[in-house]
Amino acid sequence: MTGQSLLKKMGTPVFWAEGHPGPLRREDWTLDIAGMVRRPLTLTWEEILKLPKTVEYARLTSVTRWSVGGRWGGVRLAEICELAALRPGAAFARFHSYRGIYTTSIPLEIARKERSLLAYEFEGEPLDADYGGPIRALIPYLWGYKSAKSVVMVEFLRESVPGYWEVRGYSDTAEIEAGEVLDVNTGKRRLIPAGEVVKFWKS
Ligand SMILES: Nc1nc2c(c(=O)[nH]1)N[C@H]1C(S)=C(S)[C@@H](COP(=O)(O)O)O[C@H]1N2
Ligand SMILES: [Mo]
Repeated sequence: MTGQSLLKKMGTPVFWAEGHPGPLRREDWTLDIAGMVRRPLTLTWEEILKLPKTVEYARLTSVTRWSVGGRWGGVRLAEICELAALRPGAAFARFHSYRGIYTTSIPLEIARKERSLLAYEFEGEPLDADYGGPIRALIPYLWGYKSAKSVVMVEFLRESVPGYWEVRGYSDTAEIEAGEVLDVNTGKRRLIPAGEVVKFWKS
């Protein structure tokens, strides 16, 4: 990509608790679908692009009190569940970020919702490594720490495994709480209700 991404231009914070991975190449990317599945898969970048694509309006909302919204393009996690043919008893999806240091898990009921994505675009632009490219989890229903960036594996499990932030005291349920957040799109502070931040603030 040349120039700054839209997310960068808007001033969206870049979080890499485990350290920035540097540039990541789409062409070499593989995504493993593993765990309690009848059909384990290693998807190449070409194969990822061939999966049914969806574009969803959604907001990424951080427990550190900011929220950014836009049209995220990618593959529904529901689609991945179908493709991998989950085994009975699978109840959580665990994301592993590049290098395996950052992980987090979400319940399958959330993973199967329509705006739970493995996203590779924001407003039609490919995601760069700052924002979790080539492909990231985007789980707008829960605090942003569930939206693992630069995902190399989705593992289906019977139990949730506490991830990077969960072992450091963040709640495993990650339900969005009411309060003030910075709306990155407008630069203004807003009060949000509890739960998914769905509203698109215009001013
Ligand atoms: N690999 C990885 N994924 C991550 C994080 C991280 O530090 N490392 N931070 C999480 C948190 S706390 C938030 S709020 C969002 C922030 O996404 P952004 O850096 O694209 O703005 O990414 C989530 N995914
Ligand atoms: Mo966050």
